[in-house]
Amino acid sequence: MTLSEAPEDVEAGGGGGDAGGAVEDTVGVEADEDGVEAGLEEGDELVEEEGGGVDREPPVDPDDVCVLIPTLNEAATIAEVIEGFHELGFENVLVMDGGSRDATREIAREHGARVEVQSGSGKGQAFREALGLIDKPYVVMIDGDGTYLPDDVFDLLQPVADGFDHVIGDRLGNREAFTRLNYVGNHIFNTEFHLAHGHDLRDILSGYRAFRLESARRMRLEADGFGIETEMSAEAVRLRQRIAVVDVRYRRRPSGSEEKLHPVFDGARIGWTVYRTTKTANPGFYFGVWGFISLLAAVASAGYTLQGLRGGFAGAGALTVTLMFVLLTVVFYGLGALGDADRRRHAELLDELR
Ligand SMILES: Nc1nc2c(ncn2[C@@H]2O[C@H](COP(=O)(O)OP(=O)(O)O)[C@@H](O)[C@H]2O)c(=O)[nH]1
Ligand SMILES: [Mg+2]
Repeated sequence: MTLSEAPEDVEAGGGGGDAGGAVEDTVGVEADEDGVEAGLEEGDELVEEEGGGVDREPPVDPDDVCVLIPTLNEAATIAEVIEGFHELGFENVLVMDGGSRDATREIAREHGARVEVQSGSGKGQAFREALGLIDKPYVVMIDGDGTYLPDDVFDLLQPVADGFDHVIGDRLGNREAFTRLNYVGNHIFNTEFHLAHGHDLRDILSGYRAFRLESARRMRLEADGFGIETEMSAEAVRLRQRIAVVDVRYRRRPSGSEEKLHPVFDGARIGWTVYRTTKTANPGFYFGVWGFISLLAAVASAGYTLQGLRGGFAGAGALTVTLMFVLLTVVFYGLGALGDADRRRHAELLDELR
């Protein structure tokens, strides 16, 4: 288990569980070849744990937990997911359905889940609406497609019991469960996120998470579809929430169940979402990307202009274009710097409010 904390100087509070531990200043934690995390500061605690929590005491009272399952046509698997949680003592299961055309809702009801139909469409909209319906302090979010194991829930909840706000289940150790495209895509988006937000959360697109309800309600979430996990990851960082990452198991969708995520269409949206979320979380990056492109254009244009002036094939026009790119570079970097200053003030304010 990796514990990684977004804020630089905030300790994980509370806790007392066996896998606990405040980890300070451990952003950008990366696993080395042995799966042991590197990058921890001296004195940081690091606890590794086996998956599967069936033989343990639940880290928090299961009655304080709502298991949230967004579903769209998951009749093949929804029963086993709900039952998996019941067996571990989690009775509060909320199935947020997107208007399934199969028997998902009926099966979920038969298995004792509360079933609601979302008013809009998309996993993101379902999630946002569900947040308003939940009245438990802790939430576990899981797909209804049987790809994640309810048995890993104790590992996810342990950091929450120890004071963390948001816990991400890292699937990427299960290479065999991914298609090549999906695996590579995940790594690209995780790298983009790391660059854009300065924190390596290992598996930003994971659909298996545990978090405090109030911490999720504080997030500004806008994505309707599969951008929701990206937004949650970015908002957790922006709000300087205490974030933990734990390894979870992951399986392929069983045959007969239908994947809703379109690798190209949704992939492009996810890439865009990672970039979009930097507008408030990391304005230096948001504007800096364009500043850098303008700078390259300015350099290329300056080269052309110099050659052109010497050779007599370019003149005032080329010079104007060069100056325009220089100006754009200054404007973009300026906006980035202003935004960063604002973000720092915001972060200081958040720390004071804590
Ligand atoms: N409520 C709701 N759930 C959805 C919608 N689209 C997908 N889901 C559910 O979201 C979860 C993740 O979807 P999935 O197709 O498995 O995407 P992936 O795991 O990211 O590849 C599954 O439980 C789906 O049934 C939707 O429009 N509304
Ligand atoms: Mg899935």
